[in-house]
Amino acid sequence: SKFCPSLMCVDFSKLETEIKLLEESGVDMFHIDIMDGNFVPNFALGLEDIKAVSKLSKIPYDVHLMISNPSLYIEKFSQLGCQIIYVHVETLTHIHRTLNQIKSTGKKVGVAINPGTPLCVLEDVLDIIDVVLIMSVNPGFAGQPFIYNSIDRVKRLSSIIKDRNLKTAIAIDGAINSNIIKQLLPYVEYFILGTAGLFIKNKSYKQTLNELRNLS
Ligand code: S6P
Ligand code: MG
Repeated sequence: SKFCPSLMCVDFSKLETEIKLLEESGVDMFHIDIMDGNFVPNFALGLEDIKAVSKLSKIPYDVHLMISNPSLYIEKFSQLGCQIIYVHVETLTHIHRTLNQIKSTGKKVGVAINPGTPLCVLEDVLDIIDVVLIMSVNPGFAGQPFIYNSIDRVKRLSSIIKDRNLKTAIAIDGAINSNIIKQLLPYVEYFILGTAGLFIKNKSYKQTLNELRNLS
């Protein structure tokens, strides 16, 4: 599995130091939350932040677009060099078209799905999706409680993927800690880490990452 810190949780007044510490702790990938104050009731990072981060580090990153009308911006985000583009299925009128638009940029096709959205909306496009991001909190804020049926949703999605012999990977985002990672290790490839699992007072990123790596 890969461990992916959510960069909206770092102290932006010390961005360079934070990035170095995350790199040294051995994280696999950065997770960059983009919010528009419309699809979700908050603002997070944007294009300029991505440019700053990629100047400071060569670690690959994804972008998690919590924005209405994502297809207007897919080209822009892809040009900055991310590895996965996640769009929210709840924002897509033309699901098939938008996913193919991402595919045509050469990036991995990611689809995020809110805790209350039935998994079946993904069924007919699952073969185009590289990674499904199961949201285990309602998107918009860090530090919220884990929504428990997310465990079951991951397991159900994983068995659909297996039954159909697909290669789609699963990611999970929201209040992820070592206890949840332990339960989901066989099913999840990308664990997004925020305030629950990594950005913990008085504990170094390195120490936390070491503990997570030893879970299996
Ligand atoms: C939430 C966003 C997430 C958060 C993450 C933080 O809208 O998509 O990526 O940054 O949930 O993790 P935690 O442990 O604070 O919930
Ligand atoms: Mg996120």
